[in-house]
Amino acid sequence: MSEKTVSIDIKKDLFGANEEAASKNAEVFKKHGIVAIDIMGSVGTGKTQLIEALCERLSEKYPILMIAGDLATRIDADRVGSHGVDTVQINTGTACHLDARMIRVAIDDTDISKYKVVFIENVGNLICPAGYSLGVGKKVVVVSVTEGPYMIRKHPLTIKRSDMVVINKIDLAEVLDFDVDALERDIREVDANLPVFKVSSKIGTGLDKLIEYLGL
Ligand SMILES: Nc1nc2c(ncn2[C@@H]2O[C@H](COP(=O)(O)OP(=O)(O)OP(=O)(O)O)[C@@H](O)[C@H]2O)c(=O)[nH]1
Ligand SMILES: [Mg+2]
Repeated sequence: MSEKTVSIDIKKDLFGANEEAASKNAEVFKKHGIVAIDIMGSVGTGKTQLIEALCERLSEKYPILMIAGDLATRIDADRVGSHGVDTVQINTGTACHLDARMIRVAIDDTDISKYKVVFIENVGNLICPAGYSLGVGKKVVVVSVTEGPYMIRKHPLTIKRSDMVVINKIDLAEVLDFDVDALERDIREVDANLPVFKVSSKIGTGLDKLIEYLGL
């Protein structure tokens, strides 16, 4: 009689498989010279609004694909699609983040070679998405002045795992008596060198600088 006990490190297994899929996505993006950007952030920080604003400014210059992650609906994909860019909506059902294999499905479902820019809107959540590489060139966190002053101090890991931070809705800072500079200091405490952009996706403030930094 054989009585084996096998221990599986599920976390290691899951993350290992994801990293492998992410490398394959990165190869595809590289092969076609695509700038791929993963946009993360809590519910309602303005991720879709930011992508809409970027598409308004860039869609005549580049063929753009937007991949939207949400548990349900294709509301965000349709919002961005109204600017004349192609979209793929991924409905994750119960998952609180996108992962590399979901992006692979979206890539395989389109003629990816047609695009030069891929904006990926992750599921609205400041915690889970940061743990999953998608194979993109840049991970951007969008925070905003409507979430209160402590989100950076409460979520340092997400900030550490991103390549840049967008502080959105600065047009509302005065009326909300929100100290944007203090929030930026909190970001600098986590990572002194992380690029930070203060923008209003609604009005357009700060977007030119952001686009320039993205090399677009
Ligand atoms: N005043 C102002 N409102 C904004 C700005 N950006 C987004 N909003 C508003 O904030 C609300 C949420 O914006 P969305 O773009 O839907 O936010 P989201 O992060 O995509 O939300 P989820 O996809 O649900 O996580 C909308 O009513 C936007 O119009 C901004 O810069 N200024
Ligand atoms: Mg959205």
